[in-house]
Amino acid sequence: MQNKVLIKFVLFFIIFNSSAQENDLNSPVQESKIFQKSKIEVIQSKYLDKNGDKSHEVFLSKNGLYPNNKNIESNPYFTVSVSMDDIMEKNGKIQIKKSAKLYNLDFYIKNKMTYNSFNQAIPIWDGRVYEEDNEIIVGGYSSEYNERPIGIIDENGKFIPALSGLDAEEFPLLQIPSDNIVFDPFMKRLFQISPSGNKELTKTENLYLPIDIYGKKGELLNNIPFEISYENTNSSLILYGILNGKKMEIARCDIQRSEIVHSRDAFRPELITGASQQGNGEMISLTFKGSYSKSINLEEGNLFLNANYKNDLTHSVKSNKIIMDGDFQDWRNIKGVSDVQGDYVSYLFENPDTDLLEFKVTNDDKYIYFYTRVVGAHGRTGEKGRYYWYTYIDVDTDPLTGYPPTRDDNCYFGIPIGDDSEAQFEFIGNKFVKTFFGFTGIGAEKEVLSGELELGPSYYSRKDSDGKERKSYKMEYVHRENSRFTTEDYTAGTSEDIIISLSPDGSEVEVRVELVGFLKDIHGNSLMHVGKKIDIAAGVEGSSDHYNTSDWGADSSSIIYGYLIK
Ligand SMILES: [Ca+2]
Ligand SMILES: [Ca+2]
Ligand SMILES: [Ca+2]
Repeated sequence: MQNKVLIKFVLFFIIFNSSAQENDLNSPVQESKIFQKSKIEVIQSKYLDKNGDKSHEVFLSKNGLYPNNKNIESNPYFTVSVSMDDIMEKNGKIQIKKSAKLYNLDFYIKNKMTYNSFNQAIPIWDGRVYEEDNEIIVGGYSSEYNERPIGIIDENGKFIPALSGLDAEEFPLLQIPSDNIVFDPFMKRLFQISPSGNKELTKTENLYLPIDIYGKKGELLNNIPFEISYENTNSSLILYGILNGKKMEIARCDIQRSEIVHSRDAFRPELITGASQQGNGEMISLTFKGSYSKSINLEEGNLFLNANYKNDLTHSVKSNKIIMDGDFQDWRNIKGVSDVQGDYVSYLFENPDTDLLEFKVTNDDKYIYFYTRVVGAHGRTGEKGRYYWYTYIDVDTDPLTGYPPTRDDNCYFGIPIGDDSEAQFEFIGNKFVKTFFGFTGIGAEKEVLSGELELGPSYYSRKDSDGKERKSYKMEYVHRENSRFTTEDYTAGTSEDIIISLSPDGSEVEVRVELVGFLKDIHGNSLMHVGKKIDIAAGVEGSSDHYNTSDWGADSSSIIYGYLIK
């Protein structure tokens, strides 16, 4: 977003306390990293187990959070999308016609944990914790000031508020009594704790493919490709894992008989060239409760092969190539990062369409591919709303170049990387508007149009807090008909080298970006090329007109550190 006045500042996110800014080329940057111990590790070492190892369990026990009487109920689920024309009602229940075409087969495991603990902990999303200048800083989010340092975590792991010159009432985090705030040095997150009052507590998590499977000796089986198949003869969806070239059944459901636990009408936005979506006309997604095969034992929500397991179905090898077709079987075996469902900031709208659940990256020689899953649907804006999706790419894995995507303009969800390059797309009024690139480094229009870029400290916004024009700020551009143009919000015209494809219901998106579209540096080297390591995360933000509110929703995924373009 660029059309509101921003109060922007630069925070330098320094990992492992390196002071790269001060160093010239010959100084031993590495050494300072080796000899300084992270402050978070110091706090972790206050929680040692019997063997003297840092232990999250000891942290939980000391804070009354250790889960006792733990019980995990684990169930498999299958989701398919079908045309509304292929749905009928029978005895008041939805049924899929036998002749129906099934789209975008999907699978997940839901683990529901019930337990008791003396205290309960609720995650605090109104701030984040980061290390800077050998301190552990708490950045607080506010609609007025965006993200600002509002306190520190001391050496005992306690939150000490410290705010000067700003209105403390603007920060939801500062409204929580500090004694009720704990910093978990293992999860590196803040929690609000309160006595549980002996209530039974529950925690649920959904695990998407690829899932972990353990062998008969309890070892994690690596490199098990998964495949979801539909067998017409018994109307069953089956999840297979491929082990030693043979298929083994992990779970199944019968789409004529299994319980439908969830149905949702698909979001079918208006699309132009550059975007596609699988399926036709009105569609619906249905989720069925399945059952695990006899070969699977469950222990604390983990899947183990048991003595019943034998693999006797021959498997035909399929390629892992990403196809831009709005079908996501090609992503089911790619590991990504998951993101918490419901990680809402208190003054933003709880918009499921901007609540990220998964982020994945892969590439070939020519393209880089991105994948995200949201709780709701990508691009759903309501009649007048707007929706932006982006990848934050730290192309030099240097937090000091680019800009830190802190919470800007009530929209962003801060993450600690120095974002240099972005691939993005925009929807307005439930219509796809465009894909585009972003670059944030030295300079602006001239540099981006020349295609010779220089990485360096920069800003998101064109103007500073006094309204003065900056020299360096984020530029957005597109490639069309062999030319490069700058672009901005509301401007139509997609970049021909970025295309997207949505799942039939809009909950998943695949994005394909030509690597050369990220341009070159002033020495003529491509910013993004095979052999390069990058830090990368996805972000989404959207107004919430669809839900009849003027508030925005936003989320950022977890960061994939050190992704190698291979
Ligand atoms: Ca695909
Ligand atoms: Ca989320
Ligand atoms: Ca950077």
